[in-house]
Amino acid sequence: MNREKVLVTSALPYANGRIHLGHLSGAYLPADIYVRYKRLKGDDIIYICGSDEHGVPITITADKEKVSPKVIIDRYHELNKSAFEKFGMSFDIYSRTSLPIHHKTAQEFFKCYYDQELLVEKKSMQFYDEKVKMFLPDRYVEGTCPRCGYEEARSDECEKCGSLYEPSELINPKSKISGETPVLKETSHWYFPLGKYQERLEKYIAGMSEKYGWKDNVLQYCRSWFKDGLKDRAYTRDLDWGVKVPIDGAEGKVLYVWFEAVLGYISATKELSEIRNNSGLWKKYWQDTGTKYIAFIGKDNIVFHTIIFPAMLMAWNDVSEEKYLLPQNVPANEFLNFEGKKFSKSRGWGVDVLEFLEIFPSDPLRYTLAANLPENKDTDFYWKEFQGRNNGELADILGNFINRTFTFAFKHFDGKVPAADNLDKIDLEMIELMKSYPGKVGSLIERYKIKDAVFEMMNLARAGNKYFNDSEPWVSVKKNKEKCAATINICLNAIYTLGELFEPVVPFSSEKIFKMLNTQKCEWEKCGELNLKAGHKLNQPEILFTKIEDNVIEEQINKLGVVEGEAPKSETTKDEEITIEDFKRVKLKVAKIISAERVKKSEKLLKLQIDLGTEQRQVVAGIAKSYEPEELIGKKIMVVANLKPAKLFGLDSQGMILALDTAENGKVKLIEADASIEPGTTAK
Ligand code: B3M
Ligand code: ZN
Repeated sequence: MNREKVLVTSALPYANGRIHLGHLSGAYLPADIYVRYKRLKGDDIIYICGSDEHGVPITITADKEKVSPKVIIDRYHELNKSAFEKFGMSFDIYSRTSLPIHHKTAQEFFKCYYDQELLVEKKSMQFYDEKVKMFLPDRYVEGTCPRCGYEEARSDECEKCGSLYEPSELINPKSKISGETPVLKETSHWYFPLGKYQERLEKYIAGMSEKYGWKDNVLQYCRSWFKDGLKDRAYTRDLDWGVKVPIDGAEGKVLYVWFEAVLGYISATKELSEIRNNSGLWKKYWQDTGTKYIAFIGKDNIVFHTIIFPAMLMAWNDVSEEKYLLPQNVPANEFLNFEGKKFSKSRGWGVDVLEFLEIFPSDPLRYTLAANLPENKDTDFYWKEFQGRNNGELADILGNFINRTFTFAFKHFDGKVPAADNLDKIDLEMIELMKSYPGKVGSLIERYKIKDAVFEMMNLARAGNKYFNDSEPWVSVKKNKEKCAATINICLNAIYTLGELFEPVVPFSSEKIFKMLNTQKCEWEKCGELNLKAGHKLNQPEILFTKIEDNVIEEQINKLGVVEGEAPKSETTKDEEITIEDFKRVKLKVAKIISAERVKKSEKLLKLQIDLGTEQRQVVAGIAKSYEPEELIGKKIMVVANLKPAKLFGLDSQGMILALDTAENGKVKLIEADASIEPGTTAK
């Protein structure tokens, strides 16, 4: 068999905060699924990660808490390491960029560029906060993007449109530390001439992408940078926390965190070499031409992994005998939001991994996230979806299939795999189906279509249940025990297949499944075969997935938006109760929109003519920001028909239409009735 040699990295999270579900969906879970699958396949793979322990966010947190940065990084390195462990991440190493081996590696790279006279020393104007007396790097200045007008752009990079620019170009800058308008003050830095590499980078990306199918979202980001033209980027910063610039006259300066953080992948692999007492290990994965390097990240890190890091490696490779491999693919994911909004610690929105795993086991979380990865667009985590996937899929489909099969095997076949003689068409079809799965699922994972792969896995469990039902072993056990035996044999073998296919996604449950089956996993390609032979003794089954009750989920939903130490917001407190009589006084009816036009001088209002079945009315509604007038015509909507008439902007309004508050910049969504419902129909 052709064993692939693979190096996999996941973005190094800042040791400045806790890992939350959004991080997992972006750069960690997909990589872990990929790596676990490759290991089962028998490929030669290592998986590298660690904490990114420099950068201003860390010094700011340290200042706030009046402790040294070291206290902060030690705290979050340990917390995040243990969160990843509990979640089941299978890194070969979780290193840290504060280690001497990293400082040394990063300095070597800088020196290599410096000695080639590649770096350009330039004086420039940087934002300086006079109140706190420090230069303000990137993230600590916020202003309006000079390219797209986004108002929360960073000093040299816009998260919205992805452009990079000079700090002096930022419109209306504000210091995020003091809130003051910073001044521009002269300083000098070494710049890396990215522009020199543009042509080669374009070729590299085009080549890799053609051969290995890069994702559209990643290519689009790259194209937009190339279109703007790559500019020189400062390689150093005025700070004292970080990797010291290894040349004379650079006191008080450190390497720009991004330039050294990407090298953290290399130094972490060197650390692994040391731990494993294998000095050649890191070179084998970073420099052997036969190795493929895959970098998993979230979309906000694309430029650093497809442009900056490759350019740095090219610059090294140009003058060194030791040539590093460039990423063969960078399958960046979009973002995961939480219940419709961005994760925000300060607003109490979202949940971090350790918190989550105190209440629920890891596998249902892994499964839910994997089934809904933001591979091509942003997705959301919803508590209700989590409950639904756990109860309706893991427990009712996968768990149920395993449970009913084991129950049968113990009740009627003495806890042993029965023989499968005289197979019927239905049995042969099931066997064929199982055989097709390792290839089908594997090829999806190879192409980073993890979400689709997970969907297929569950489809095999669905097929297992259907096969069980159609075979009716509860009938055959009385009339034709040989047929019943064949059914249970095939079901047990299908459980073996499922146990292995699902291992990358739900590793803890997979381990239990193999314990119940009393056997080991085999090579991935063979897991669809009939691996359990007649007479093989099984272990007693255990419950794999426990259903989650409504009240447990409600409790989590109620916690949302509540910040520790603050009183809960009114939206989460209980509403005032009304009687059914109160409610009956409100007449809710279906109306059809006949015409719609904007109300002059109002941004929010539309004037609607509506048909209520027995009469026509005019209603003025605050939905102009959410709908264009034309798209409303013909819609069947709900109105409060007995509301006292009112005048809005001088116009009569008779009634109120019902809409859902999406909490997105005042946008609403109309509550629509089915097209078949007649205008005038009442709701009760
Ligand atoms: N620490 C940014 C982040 O956590 C950064 C990634 C570094 S990857 C070398 O999003
Ligand atoms: Zn922008």
